[in-house]
Formats: sequence, C-alpha cells, structure tokens
Amino acid sequence: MMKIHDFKGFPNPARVRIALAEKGLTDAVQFVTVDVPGGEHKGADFLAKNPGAAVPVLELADGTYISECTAITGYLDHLVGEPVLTGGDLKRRAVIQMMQRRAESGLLDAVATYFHHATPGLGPEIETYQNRDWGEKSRARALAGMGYFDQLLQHQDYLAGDQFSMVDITGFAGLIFADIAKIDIPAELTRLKSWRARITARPSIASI
Ligand SMILES: N[C@@H](CCC(=O)N[C@@H](CS)C(=O)NCC(=O)O)C(=O)O
Repeated sequence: MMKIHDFKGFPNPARVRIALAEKGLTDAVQFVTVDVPGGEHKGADFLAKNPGAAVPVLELADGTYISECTAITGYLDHLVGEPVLTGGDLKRRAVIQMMQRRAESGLLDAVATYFHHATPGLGPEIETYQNRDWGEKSRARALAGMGYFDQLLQHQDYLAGDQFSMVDITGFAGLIFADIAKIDIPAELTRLKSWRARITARPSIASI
C-alpha cells in the first residue's frame, strides 16, 4: 500500500489530500503523521526520505520516496482516470506546468516565505534563520500573485484555463496559507474570491 507522510491541516499536505480525493484514491493510501511542529522532519530518519525536510512525501510500495507536490500529484494523476489534473494533451500539459510554477512561486511559496521569515512561523525551534526584509518582500509578491490570478479569472473559470487542474489546488493551498499567515485577499479581488468559493464547494476540497 502507498503511504503519505504528512501533517494534516498544513497547506502542502492539503494539496496532495485534495488530489487524492479528486482521483478517488484516499482509501488507497495510508497516512503517516510527521510531527513537523516538533521538528521530526529535520531528523535523520525523515531526511533520508526527503532531504528537503518538508512534507508531504509519497512512499510507494517498492520503497521509493517521492517529494514535491507537483511530482506526487502527477504520479497520482496517471494512476487512474478522471478528472485529469495535469493535462491530457501536450499543449494543456505545458500550460499547466507553466501555471503551476506561477502558482507556487508567485503565491504559495511567496506566502510561505512571508510566514517563515516575517512572522513567528513554526516557532523558534524550527525557524532558526529569519530574514524579515525577505519575508516582507515575499508578502508583496504574494499579493501581486493574487492580483495576477484575479485578472486571469476575468477570461477563464479556473487558474489554468477552462477546466479544474492541479493549479487550482496549488492556488487554493496558497490561500489557505494566506489565512494562516494573516494575509487578507484584497477586497477588490472579487474574481479570486468567487473562484475560491466555487472550488471550495468541490467534494474533494470539502473533504479535507
Ligand atoms: N515545494 C514543496 C513544499 C513543501 C513544504 O514546504 N511543506 C511544509 C508544510 S506546508 C513543510 O514541511 N515545512 C517544514 C518547515 O518549514 O520546516 C512541495 O511542493 O511539497
């Protein structure tokens, strides 16, 4: 049986949990809790699974460890059919990969950097190096990312076009993280807010 090493309620683990629910695979995996607030992810046992010291990690039945939500989602997407989260043809796959990077770098990771550098983050035991300026700069980048996606939603229903994809999952996790980090979505970004409300109603997202 596949395993997911993660911590329930954290934004990146949520991405994989939503992807599993979309694909109907939640019962096909066993969840193993990694005590991230307690620093377990920085210990030798976990670093052997992911030297990047972060959750989630997918463990395959043959013992292979896959980290990075993009890689994990792609693997799960190809295991079973509908809905296709990573693109069915060459062009759609390329667009999704491009938008996925924009959603990570311009939103989710930017919020994470703000959280870890300009707020108490996960506490002094975990946040052993903080650079407040970089954190504040990243907050501005996250707000710019929200504005960018709000603009796009003028012409399309989802972040990577007219169909739901892993980019919506990444963007959604970015907004969960923004809530945790107390970065409000600016009031004028009404399209982003209504997109969020729309995808929050999906059973996969409601289930996590
Ligand atoms: N790019 C990674 C990000 C993973 C990540 O940052 N996970 C967070 C939890 S949401 C974590 O484990 N953080 C540990 C830490 O900051 O020390 C992915 O896509 O999986």
